[in-house]
Amino acid sequence: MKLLLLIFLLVPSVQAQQIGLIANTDGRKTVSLNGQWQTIVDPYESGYYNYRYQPSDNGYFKNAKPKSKTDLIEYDFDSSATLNVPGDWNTQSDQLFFYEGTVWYKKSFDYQRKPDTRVFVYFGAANYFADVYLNGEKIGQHEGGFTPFNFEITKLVRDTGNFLVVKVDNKRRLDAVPTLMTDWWNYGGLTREVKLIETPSTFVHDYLIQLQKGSRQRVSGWVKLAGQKLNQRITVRIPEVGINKTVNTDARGFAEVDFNADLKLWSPESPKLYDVTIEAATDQVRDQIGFRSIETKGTDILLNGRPIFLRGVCIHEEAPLRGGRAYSREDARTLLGWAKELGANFVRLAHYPHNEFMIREADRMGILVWSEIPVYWTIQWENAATLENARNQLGEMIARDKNRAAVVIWSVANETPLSDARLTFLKNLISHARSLDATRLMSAAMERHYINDTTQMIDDPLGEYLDVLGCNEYVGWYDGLPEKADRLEWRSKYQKPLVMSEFGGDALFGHHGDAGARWTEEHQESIYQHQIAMLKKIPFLRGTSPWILTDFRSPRRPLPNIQDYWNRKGLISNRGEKKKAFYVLQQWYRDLQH
Ligand code: GCB
Repeated sequence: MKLLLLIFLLVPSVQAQQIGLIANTDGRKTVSLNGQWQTIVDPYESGYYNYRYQPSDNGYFKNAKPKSKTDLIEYDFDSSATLNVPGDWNTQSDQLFFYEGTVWYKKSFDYQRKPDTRVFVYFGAANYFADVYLNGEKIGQHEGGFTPFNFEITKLVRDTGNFLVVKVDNKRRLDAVPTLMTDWWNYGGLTREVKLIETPSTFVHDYLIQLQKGSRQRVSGWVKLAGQKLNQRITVRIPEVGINKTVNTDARGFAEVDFNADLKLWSPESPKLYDVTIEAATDQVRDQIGFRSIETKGTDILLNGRPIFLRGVCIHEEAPLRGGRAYSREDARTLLGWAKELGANFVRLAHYPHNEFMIREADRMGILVWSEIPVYWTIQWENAATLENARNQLGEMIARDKNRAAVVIWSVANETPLSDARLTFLKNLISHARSLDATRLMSAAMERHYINDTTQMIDDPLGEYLDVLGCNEYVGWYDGLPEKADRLEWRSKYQKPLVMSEFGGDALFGHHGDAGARWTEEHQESIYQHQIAMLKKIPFLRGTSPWILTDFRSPRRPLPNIQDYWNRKGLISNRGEKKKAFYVLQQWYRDLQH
């Protein structure tokens, strides 16, 4: 028995090699695994379960080939169809347009690992559940469709003939995050880049280099090493301002960093990024980091100590023009370029963390970002596993983007119905986020209600725990006619800034009529005109992000010839055409700048 235990302890478990997300994969040596992957569509998951619905030892992850003419193997990756990675499967194959289930992906590769290096396979995102195997061995699994993850493959990777197999399952589940009901397309697959990351055996695993909360010159954060040589001298350099700050990591490989620097602050008008390097004896990482402060004071939002109004717009991660999930730098530039044209200094990236290009480009273009997790509508508030899942997605979002100046707001929920269980759940998420990142503002799109025909009240108990109040309202679309906005007054229980995080209405581009006729551009235009007049009168309003920059696919929107499975609330159509309301908002955002 003792011997068995000893053997058990000595045999390294493949899964035990997992370490948390590697920060800033851009600054490292990587090998892309993007491109065509062999795929098998598996609606019954027979590549995973046997006919008794038990997990099989001989699933498709073995990538087996018949060894003789009598061998029975009922799948073959190499003669199966391919799908491009990154990319959702729905828009790559007509057969998969509405598909929700399992698709197996396989990529073969050679890799000559150098001595004293470690290798990780990194996924930008896989929607929704991924089981990952290398050379027939399971290396890990991941839940959550919009955040990155990595697994170490140092011990398993071979010089030639590696096969990486991923089972991606996008079946919706009641207990998942998001849950069964959403208003966006459940695009499945390896929707973001996949790459190998090579690091030295002890390497800079993660770091936070940002201004301390409330300060405009004190840089404060930490560096964390992973590997065997955890006690090292680390130097953080910002050459442009002559910073060379040396600290020693402790036995856990951790060191706090704290120094004053004379920095030109990052802002939408001047999105200054500094080259920053983090050097250890065994490793060096480069990043480009902006420094700015973000706070609230009463009902104001202060950027670098000065009040700012967030002229924003919501965006889904929907590829401009071609449709499907957006995943590239070009997609990000197009979407954020349209937001800039609108006069925006702010975007709400709805309803889940978008791909990293969006955040990196926002950093470069000077666009403030609200980033959120898909705690949307009716999550299972009482389910401990659901909470753990939401915490994990929140943690992964923060882990990836915590060094990006553009990100100023983390949001934990969208339109979630009031209950004690919901409040407990969301409070847990808020304190988790604050423990991971004490500098950014916390928000959520909350509930609000009428106290009489013409008064909207914001008193959702969640407001007490947030820095910025978020409210979605559809006065003029789901709630009365556009003119209803004229008589509305807004009140809040809290002395806090409000961002009107959604408003708007549908219009089919090119569909014209009188302003009273639904689905016309004139009707949408009228909604915006009445909304803007109302918004101007809200004394504690400090930002707006109307719904939404572009039309996006939604299974809940079947109306033929108008919606055709698109939510038409875009200010821009899915073909890139600007609707009349775009110009109404653009005019207001111009006026706000003078
Ligand atoms: C909302 C949701 C958003 C929907 C939008 C709509 O309140 O937050 O996800 O897409 O309304 O168009 O109904």
